[in-house]
Amino acid sequence: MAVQLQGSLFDVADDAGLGRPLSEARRTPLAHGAWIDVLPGWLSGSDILFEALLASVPWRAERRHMYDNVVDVPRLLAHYTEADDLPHPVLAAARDALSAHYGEELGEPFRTLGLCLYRDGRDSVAWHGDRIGRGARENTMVAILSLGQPRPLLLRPRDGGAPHVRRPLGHGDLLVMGGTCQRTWDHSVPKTAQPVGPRISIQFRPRGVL
Ligand SMILES: O=C(O)CCC(=O)C(=O)O
Repeated sequence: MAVQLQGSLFDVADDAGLGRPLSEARRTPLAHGAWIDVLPGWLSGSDILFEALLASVPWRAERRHMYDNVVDVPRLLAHYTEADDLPHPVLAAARDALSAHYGEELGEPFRTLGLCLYRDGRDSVAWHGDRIGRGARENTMVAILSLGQPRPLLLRPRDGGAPHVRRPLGHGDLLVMGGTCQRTWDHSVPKTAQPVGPRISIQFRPRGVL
C-alpha cells in the first residue's frame, strides 16, 4: 500500500500500550442528553500501532449508491466482530479497559471494532450518526481511538439548534461519544485541501451498534 506515516509524530515508545488512565478523560455535555469524553494521548507507542495496522489489516475499498451513480467510499475500511482475532493485542487491551471504565454506565461491554484508513485529505466521512442498529433507539457509546495525522471530528445537533463542536483528534487520542449522541447529533470528518498524511480511526462499539 502506498500510504505511509511521514516519520514519527513524536511518539517514540518502543511498543504500543495504554498510557493515561481513562479516569482522566474530560467530559463535555452536549445538548439533548449527548456528551463526549476526550482523553488526549491515551495510547503510547502510536507509531508502532499505526505501522502494524497499516501492514496487517485487510483494508477494503467500498462503493455505494449515490443518486443514480455508484461512487467510491472515500476511505478504506475493516471490521472485526467479537468472534474475530484482533490485528494487535493492544486493541484487545483498549477494548477491555473501555469496558471496565464505562461498563457500568453503558450497561454492557464494548465488543466490535471498526477501522477506517483516511489516506490523505481527500478521504473523509460525511455527516451521519451510528443509527443503523440500536443507536437509532437507545443511548449508547462509540469510542474512537485516533492514530496518525490529526484530523478534526465535527459534531452538530440534528435539530440544528446548538453550536457545532470541532475536536481535533491527534495521534493516540481517545474520544467517546455517549448518551443520546448517535440519535440526536451527527458527526463527520471533512475533507481538507491541506497536504495531510494518513490517519487511522479505530471505533469500539457495543454489540448491535453500527
Ligand atoms: O474517523 C472517525 O474517527 C469517525 C468514523 C465514523 O464516524 C464512522 O466510521 O462511523
